[in-house]
Amino acid sequence: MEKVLVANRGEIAVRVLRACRELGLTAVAVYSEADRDALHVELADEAWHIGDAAPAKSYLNIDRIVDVAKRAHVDAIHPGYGFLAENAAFAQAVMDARIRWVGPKPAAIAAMGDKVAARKVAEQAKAPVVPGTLEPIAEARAAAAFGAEHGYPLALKAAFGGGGRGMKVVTRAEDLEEALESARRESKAAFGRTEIYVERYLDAPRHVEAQILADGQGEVVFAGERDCSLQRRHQKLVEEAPAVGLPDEVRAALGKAACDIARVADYENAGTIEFLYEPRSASFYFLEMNTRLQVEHPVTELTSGIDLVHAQLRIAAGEGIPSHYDGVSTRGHAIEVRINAEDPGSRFMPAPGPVNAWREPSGPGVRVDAGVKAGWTVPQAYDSLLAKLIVWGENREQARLRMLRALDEFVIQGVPTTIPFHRLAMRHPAFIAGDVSTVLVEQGMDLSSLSPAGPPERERTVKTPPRQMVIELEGKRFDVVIIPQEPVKVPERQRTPRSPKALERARAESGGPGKEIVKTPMQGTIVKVLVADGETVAPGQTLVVLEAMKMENHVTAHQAGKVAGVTVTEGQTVATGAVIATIEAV
Ligand code: MV4
Repeated sequence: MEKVLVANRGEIAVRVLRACRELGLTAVAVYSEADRDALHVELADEAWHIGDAAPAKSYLNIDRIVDVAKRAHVDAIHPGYGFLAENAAFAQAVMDARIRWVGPKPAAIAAMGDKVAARKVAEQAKAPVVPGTLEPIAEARAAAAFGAEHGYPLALKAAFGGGGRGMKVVTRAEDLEEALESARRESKAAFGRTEIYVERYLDAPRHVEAQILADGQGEVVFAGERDCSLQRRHQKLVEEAPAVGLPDEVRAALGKAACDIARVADYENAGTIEFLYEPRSASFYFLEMNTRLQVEHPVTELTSGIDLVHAQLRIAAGEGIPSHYDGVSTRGHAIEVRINAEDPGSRFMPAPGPVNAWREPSGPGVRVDAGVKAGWTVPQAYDSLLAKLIVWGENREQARLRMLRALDEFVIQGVPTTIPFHRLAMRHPAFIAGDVSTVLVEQGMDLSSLSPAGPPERERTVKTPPRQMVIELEGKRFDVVIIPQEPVKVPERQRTPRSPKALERARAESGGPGKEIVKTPMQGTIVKVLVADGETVAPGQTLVVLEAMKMENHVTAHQAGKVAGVTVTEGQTVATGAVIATIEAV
């Protein structure tokens, strides 16, 4: 295995590309129209354009991605999370193309995607399962019978659902009929399926999930659990490892249950088994299994010392699981917060837009997994996760204080983020006490101190950015902000000057074999566009003329081929490194 394609974007694409490079594997990125300048494209050894911004036309386009994988001659595909990560048809298409799939077999993905089938696997593994129906129910009467036997509240859940969509909590028998209809409608709209099953509803449980690694030969290791209880509307906000206050014998039983489930599922690669945990009774119940790497995997990495993405790639390469992973022990405590481009002061409204300033925290015990850089615009086509801030401490309190310190260091300007929420969460008495639950954010937190970010600030910073300056007055240092009265141009980001040779080399390399991505060598104005899509060009031929600092610069092709994706027009001002066109060898 030498070359790996990462079928994803954003922070997780960056995360996986980094692991590839650490293992000496050539890392191939794919990108949509909206991600031409994205960080994951910049960090890859090779990058391929796969279509329009709309996910269906790019990151969800199975045929396109498999086609690019073949043309790039990759040996493996890592799907990241989201998009096609839990799509059994994609996994199958990858394997049919004789490319290694970094994940479980399609049959295991399909089995776990069906929540009723997953419950049967858990029962077969003798793991504790929430009391519920073994099959989807035909009509409300079946749910009423279940309620009569097990009591209320009960939960109606979509058999092919996830993320809480299609789930209805019912507290009285007379509400069943309507709730069932509503659950079916929601499930049909979201997942195209109408099967609904019933479970006893647990009140304010904790969400505790187990990380496992399996080699597909019956070897399964438990790498520790995570608590992901702090969430809002089924969007996780804070995750930590280990789960606070989990008795050791419960932890051991939960880890064993997770491994048993993975074995029965004939599971291979990294996976997560979700449980609901009731602290009062110290009971846990199987909820569902996620057949992918999870967003929150870093808290497990920091406490277990295992690089889960390395492990995934090694398992896919047939190297199995290192023997010293058996009986993984954990050390200290890790907390992760999700930095989303959302306004916590406006009901967490997503807020895409230009990131004018971006400075990450660092120092002891701090890790940032980001898909963002300064000057980049957060596209509106994808989810709002900008970065994950993860800290490690010798104990939970040290980790919490470190998180507060790191949150203070994080500078993000241009888009509102969830940072103000996290400051509040880290100081909340219930969080400090480790008294977390799935209802804490929505029922236990007062978010009224978070004021709306409002759009004007963003507008102003783009059109007339205030400039920060340090002045010394009689030897004393002051930070001042100068706010221009007239709209001014956003200053170009400082870059290390590169020699023309280095620029050329970087340019020729950036498109991968047979493909050149032609970029502007400097900021300027396009004064002439000399080629159009579909035209054939020769090496050295001028594509566009760029005027900068009163000089005309000819941007030329370095290889022969067909021009595609001409993105610039005459009169347009362009930034350094803007994509002009791609040239594909014919
Ligand atoms: C439950 C539950 C209580 N009892 N099932 C929500 C998302 C979906 N994956 C399962 N979910 C729940 N299922 C029973 N029988 C409570 C939740 C739940 C929840 C679970 C995990 C994390 C956050 C949650 C927030 C609200 C409800």
